[in-house]
Amino acid sequence: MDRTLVICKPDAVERGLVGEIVGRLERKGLRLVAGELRTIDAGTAARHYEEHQGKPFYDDLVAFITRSPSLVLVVEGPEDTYKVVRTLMGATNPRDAAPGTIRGDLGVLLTENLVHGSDSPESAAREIAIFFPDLEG
Ligand code: 3AN
Repeated sequence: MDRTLVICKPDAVERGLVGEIVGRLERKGLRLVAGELRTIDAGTAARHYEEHQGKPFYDDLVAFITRSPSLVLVVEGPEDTYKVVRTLMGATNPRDAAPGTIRGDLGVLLTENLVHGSDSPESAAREIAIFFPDLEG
């Protein structure tokens, strides 16, 4: 089986959309392996968003992801799970995201785009280790 990290971000929890988002993942055929509602701390956010350090939107990104609880999940499927999740999520900017996708159906703001999904198998492994270091294979 193949795993990836999904974060239902603070806006998703605040707006009560977690059930909708998790339901879409489950109906697609993915299985929940781990999950925790947690307020992501600044240190964890910095590790998670390492690739964005130094970018103009970095401080806002960290402030947003740490502002209130997120639902952090590991999901699994038969193969290319990261890709399956990314397709369900839609484009990074919800204004560009296709109808039928999570961002396309539920969001309008780039800065509050509801979900995170790992963008490669390597990112999935790195991010799962950050959030669930004790998760067994
Ligand atoms: P994705 O979440 O689709 O993987 P990334 O990893 O490129 O997108 O960006 C991480 C997050 O940073 C996005 N979800 C978005 O909230 C924010 N972000 C990305 N690019 C910008 C930008 N140009 N201006 C503001 N926020 C951005």
